[in-house]
Amino acid sequence: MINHIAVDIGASSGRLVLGRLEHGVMQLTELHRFPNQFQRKGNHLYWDIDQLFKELIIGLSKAKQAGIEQCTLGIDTWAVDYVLLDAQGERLHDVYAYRDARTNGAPDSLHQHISRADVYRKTGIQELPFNTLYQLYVHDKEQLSQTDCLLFVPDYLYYRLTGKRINEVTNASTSQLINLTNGQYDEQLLELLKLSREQFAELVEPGTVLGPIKESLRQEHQLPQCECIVVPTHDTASAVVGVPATGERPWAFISSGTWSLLGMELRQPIHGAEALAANYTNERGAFDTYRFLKNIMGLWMLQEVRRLDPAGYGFAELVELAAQEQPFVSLVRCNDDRFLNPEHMIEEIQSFCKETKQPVPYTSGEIARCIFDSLALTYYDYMKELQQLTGVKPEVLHIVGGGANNGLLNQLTADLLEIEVQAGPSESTATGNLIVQMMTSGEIDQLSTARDILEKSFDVVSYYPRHIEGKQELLTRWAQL
Ligand code: LFR
Repeated sequence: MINHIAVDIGASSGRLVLGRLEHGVMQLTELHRFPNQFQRKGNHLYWDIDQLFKELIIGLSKAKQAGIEQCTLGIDTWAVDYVLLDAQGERLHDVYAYRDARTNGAPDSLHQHISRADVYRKTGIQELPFNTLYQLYVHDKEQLSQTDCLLFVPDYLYYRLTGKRINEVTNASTSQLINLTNGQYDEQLLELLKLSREQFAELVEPGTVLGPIKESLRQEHQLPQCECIVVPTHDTASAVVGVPATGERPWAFISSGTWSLLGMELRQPIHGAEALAANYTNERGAFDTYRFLKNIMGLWMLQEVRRLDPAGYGFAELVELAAQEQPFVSLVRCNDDRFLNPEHMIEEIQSFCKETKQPVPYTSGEIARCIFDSLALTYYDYMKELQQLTGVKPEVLHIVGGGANNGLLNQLTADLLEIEVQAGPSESTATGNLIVQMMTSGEIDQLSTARDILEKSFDVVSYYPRHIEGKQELLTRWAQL
């Protein structure tokens, strides 16, 4: 039996999960969990990358204490954020967090040099102000000129562990710098940023064996012998590998965490005029796939409410409180940029409701209800677009990630979208990460086998559509907001 460890770090927490295949069933054990949060320093928001690395090491030493002598290891995190290294291999700057306001207005400014449509035709990536393309566009020019190598966040953690520099493709593609046609960094976009191809690392696919962690590190911290395997380092790419989709029925997914990523796994990208207008993205997936999807503001809104709400309710409590409220009373356009990182999420939601002459939510339950109803309606809109753009009508919607535990939102989604929802597993990012390690180690032969194993290994809860009274009026009201 081989030990595999997934390092999975999201915007609000990180974890190290031990995964093993026992008699065809995947067994998970959480080794270590830690909080994550961006911090304001001066005028900007940054991740504490040294602390994240420390937590990774703590997790690995816990593995050793638990008797793990040997393992493989894969790392995934959120995408788009990066580290610039100087000629000595040292960081040139603190790691900016993508919600930092420095990219406000950057897309418009960049598109004076190359049109939005041209960038989309080249990259197939949705325009989000925080894409690496725009972050680099506003990055300090002197630091850019001193850059020996750009690594994305998980690439950098691998580098700290092994000393090896790579750019993993599922993450690199989300940067909006990769040309869809040849799969390489786009020369014209690099030129615009005054960067050259030599300032990036080799692009590698998930499943590449990177090698052992540095011996010095292993001895200093009493770590197991770890062989690093490159997994889909973009967390959403791992989450989609971890979707337990089996059988022939066409399916779509929502990877539900800080973001809700709604889309389909495709063999070919779709990046024509209609997809551009709908701002759908084609992010590279593992095993020659594309994640055709849309970012939806997601549980970030609730995380912020929790941070600000003196009542201090947990997620499960907020779901319970919301379930006791009347549905569809106050609705917000959650994908409006104003909710990306407002000063005060609760006040921003309340202002939106006031401006649009809706009842203003005040209690924790009312606010949570407003968020869940609005998310489900946003899913409705984007699912309709997804069907139009792909020409496929999914019969099952897999909801994976932490948000899969939200029974209220799962049922609302089934009702509004009139589709069977299969919710779970909530650890799909870690399981997707582990699957690629298991496939690389030769324990699983192909992705379809892996998904059969997932279906057997985890509880998946089905939600079937129920009738919503006054649905047409609701949709009209929503469309007019
Ligand atoms: C989810 C995610 C999304 C990406 C956003 C920013 O954690 O990785 O896929 O759009 O974070 O990187």
